[in-house]
Amino acid sequence: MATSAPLITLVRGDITDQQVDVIVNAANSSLLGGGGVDGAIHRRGGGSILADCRKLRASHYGRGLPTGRAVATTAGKLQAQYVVHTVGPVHQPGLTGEAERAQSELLASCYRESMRLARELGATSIAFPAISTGVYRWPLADGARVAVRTVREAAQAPLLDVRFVLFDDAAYAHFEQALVTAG
Ligand code: AR6
Repeated sequence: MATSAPLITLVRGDITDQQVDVIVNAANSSLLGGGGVDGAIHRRGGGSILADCRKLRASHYGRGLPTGRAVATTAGKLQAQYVVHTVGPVHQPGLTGEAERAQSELLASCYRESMRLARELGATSIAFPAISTGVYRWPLADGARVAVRTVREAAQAPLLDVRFVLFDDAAYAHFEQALVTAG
């Protein structure tokens, strides 16, 4: 049986400019908006995204979306079919051993769960921001390593066009390095 390898690419820019099936939002557990990627997505996507988020809060996620999980809404006016909202962990410096691994696993889970949900939705393309590396202060070098490793492992048909959309040169350079290191 023929198989296709996933194409993982880096884009320097604003995630709300992407034309893909799924745009991933670095949300918070309230699902009701915020700054950074979250603010940009709600601004550009319009009120229907927030309306869907409110419905999710009123139904399945009354206590909010737990860290590491993902849910889908309409993409409103964005050039995408869906926004997948995921909640990254807030970085806690100084953790070691099992606690540090558990924290990293939550970040990996954001990428893995977003891709699983996107596949369920029949998506072939997905754009990720560098989850947790802004307001949630995850160091970029490590955030990039976790992102690239997890996406490599999770990429499978039909979701073969996976993009990381990096807002600035520093983020782009860290993801480039992570891709090279991952081989
Ligand atoms: N396109 C691509 N990347 C962006 C954009 C954009 N339009 N805007 C920022 N970045 P953040 P987090 C980069 O803070 O750390 C919100 O208030 C940014 O430079 O958006 O997961 C939520 O509501 C950084 O590298 O997400 C939560 O409360 C990366 O995207 C909280 O922030 C992620 O930064 C989530 O924090």
